[in-house]
Amino acid sequence: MAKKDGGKQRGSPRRVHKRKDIEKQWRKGTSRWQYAGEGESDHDQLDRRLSSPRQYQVVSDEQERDALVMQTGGPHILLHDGDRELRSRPRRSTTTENANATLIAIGDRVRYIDMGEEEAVITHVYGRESFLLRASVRDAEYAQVLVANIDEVIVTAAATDELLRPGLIDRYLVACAMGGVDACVCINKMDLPDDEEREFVDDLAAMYRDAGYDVLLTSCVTGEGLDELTARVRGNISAFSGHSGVGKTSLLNVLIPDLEEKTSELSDQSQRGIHTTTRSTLFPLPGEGFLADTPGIREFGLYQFDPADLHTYFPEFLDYADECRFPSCTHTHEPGCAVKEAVESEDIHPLRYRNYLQILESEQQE
Ligand SMILES: Nc1nc2c(ncn2[C@@H]2O[C@H](COP(=O)(O)OP(=O)(O)OP(=O)(O)O)[C@@H](O)[C@H]2O)c(=O)[nH]1
Ligand SMILES: [Mg+2]
Ligand SMILES: [Zn+2]
Repeated sequence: MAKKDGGKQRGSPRRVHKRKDIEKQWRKGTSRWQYAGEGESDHDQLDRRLSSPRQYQVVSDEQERDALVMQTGGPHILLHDGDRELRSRPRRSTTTENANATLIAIGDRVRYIDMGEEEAVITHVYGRESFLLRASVRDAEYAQVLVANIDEVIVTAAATDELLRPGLIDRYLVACAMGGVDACVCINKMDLPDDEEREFVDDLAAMYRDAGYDVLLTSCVTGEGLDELTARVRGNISAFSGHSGVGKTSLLNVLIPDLEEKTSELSDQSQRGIHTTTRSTLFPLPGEGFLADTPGIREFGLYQFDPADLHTYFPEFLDYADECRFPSCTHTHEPGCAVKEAVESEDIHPLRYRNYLQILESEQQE
């Protein structure tokens, strides 16, 4: 039955886990996460990922336990401690192992004190093993953490003029490499392009595949590519990220039946920046694994990188960079640059090189 208030109750945040399958996957040990299932492989791998050595430290205060951050951006931070979900908040004295960055992000492992009635206070945030960061819009010295401790970011775009932006995709791919996260590219809304436009998308997909990335072409309307996407995320901790309106939440709703997360109702594909999703949430997948939905973004400022290192985040450049005449070659103006030669012979795609130059330039302006 439809509720007048859209299903939300005052003072009681909507629960993100309709199913209890997270409990099937995890149970709480004395001071650590433990996998409760039988067998090997994915489960154990997942368990290891979520149980860094630091997390095994014996907590002196009996009341303190470890938990995983499942949702940020709502009225409460939602945690899951392997047994149950808790509404939580940090306090002034909350300590962190991650300097100059968002205090609490989805995927973070934290220590908390149980306040009763499913309320918790976060006392400590453990160090992140991997992360997707962008520069804070307000303070370039500060990193906005979009998601922490995940296996793969699914950099999502859509096959429309407005929403297929290789410059943005490349910034994402660089940020993933900098944060130690694998990345793949997903181009959604493949039902929309005509034959000519489809050819353009195929060329772009080939460019990313040649650079070493997997590319998925999907459509929530025709079902294209969804089996491949389902297989890819299974057993992993993955996150959708990308421009607003590309269909991240729509894909998530397909991959997790009964989820019914809110998506944009606008059918006008040229609409941009609607920002339907305002919270970041880690959802348990059917079977094993977690998949995160994140709010759409419009710009992606890279957080503090050394321009001399930028080419190391373009995997296809690396084969050539060793051959440059100068070891410190930035592949811009230097003579004897093997990267530029590879661009001229189209062994490196000129569009990727152009985006490399654009990133360098934008950073030098700051
Ligand atoms: N034609 C077509 N439309 C789609 C597809 N996937 C999603 N849409 C539509 O695109 C619009 C945006 O979808 P959302 O899932 O809300 O996009 P989002 O990326 O989550 O957007 P934010 O939450 O704002 O970041 C909605 O109107 C969807 O119905 C698709 O494969 N094909
Ligand atoms: Mg969304
Ligand atoms: Zn060079």
